[in-house]
Amino acid sequence: MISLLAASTLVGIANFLPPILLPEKRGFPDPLELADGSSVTSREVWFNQRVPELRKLFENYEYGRYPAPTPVHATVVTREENALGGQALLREVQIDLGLERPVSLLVITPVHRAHAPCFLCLNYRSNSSLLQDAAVPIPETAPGEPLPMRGAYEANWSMSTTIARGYAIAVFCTGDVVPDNADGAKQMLRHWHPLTSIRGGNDTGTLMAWAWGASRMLDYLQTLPEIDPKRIAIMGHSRDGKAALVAAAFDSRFALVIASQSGCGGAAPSRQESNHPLGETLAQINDKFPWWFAINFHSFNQQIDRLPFDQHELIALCAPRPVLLSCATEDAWSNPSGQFSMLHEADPVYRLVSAEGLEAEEMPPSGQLIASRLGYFIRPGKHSVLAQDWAAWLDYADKWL
Ligand code: GTR
Repeated sequence: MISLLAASTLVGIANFLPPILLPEKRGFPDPLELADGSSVTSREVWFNQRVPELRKLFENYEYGRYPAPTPVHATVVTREENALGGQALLREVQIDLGLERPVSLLVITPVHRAHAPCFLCLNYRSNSSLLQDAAVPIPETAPGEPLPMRGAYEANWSMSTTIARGYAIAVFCTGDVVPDNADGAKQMLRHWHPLTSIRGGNDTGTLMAWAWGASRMLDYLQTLPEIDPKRIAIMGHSRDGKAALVAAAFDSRFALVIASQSGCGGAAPSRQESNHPLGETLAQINDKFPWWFAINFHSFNQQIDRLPFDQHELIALCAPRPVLLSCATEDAWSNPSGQFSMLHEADPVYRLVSAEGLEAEEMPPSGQLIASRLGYFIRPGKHSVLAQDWAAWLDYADKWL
């Protein structure tokens, strides 16, 4: 076992050039150009050659290796038949992934609709902060951390409206998979690289671990008769918006993606003018959150043009599934115009595989949803999830899910 693992790590490294030896590429790389320089001219070549190649590149140079799937053991710990004023069945389920602790997945399904489409949401707060419902357990907190306030974000998340419109909603705290702090992440990530105390260049980073965790939640949700297994969308905000995109890029079972204000390392370009960046830069994010990414990614801080891809190719990995990027006018840090440009750059891939992409040349005025297969929404205000966001996301899902 040990020698096999060690060997696969060595192969992983041997297959890729170290960042310093990669050729410089100014401007966004062509997503339809294979690593050997040839062009992707058909859907077959895209799915059979370019998708696996791009996934490997993202694993090696940005997010770290995608962990192997693991069996999912679920235990329902809370069940409330008449939740949300009698509209829904609410369950909290402990999902054991063989990690330090189980993941608490809150699953709310509408009683008036069988086989409902579902939003799987990644969140960095507790489930109990999203709903004023005493049935949702308040998790234990680490010493020194504040107690999560019950229902503090209920107005922002519009769960009642989502259920009333016929959708199921499932949500988990990504920190249950890997804690979102330097020490906790360092310890937990060792689960996927047990042989060394120091993370190797392409060892799994936290965003990748969260994406993998989302796929395990999907494994479970697909077993529930109340939910349509083929119509499960993934949604995440900010750091979880980055993870949601990674999850969909690596797991084609997600039917639709909503990346809310995901910014750098998500839907915003890594390549920016170094003397005039429009949003958060690689150096800033790697400095502040080194555990989110593979160690190799840090090497690109001062040599971004050597990155063999950019974030439009993460979006393109979701093709032909609908992707909605959701932004806010006062959230310059997440680079709303850069995100729009990434949709443009992903568009040729969508045209090739589905004949549809982004149906807009310019960014829309705030408050107006571009509901094309590559979709975009920007609303007034700051970095947060609002009821206004959910209203647009539900309209988008009504069209595509
Ligand atoms: C910021 C970070 C962003 C974004 C955000 C969040 O501090 O720089 O990339 O992820 O946190 O997740 O709230």
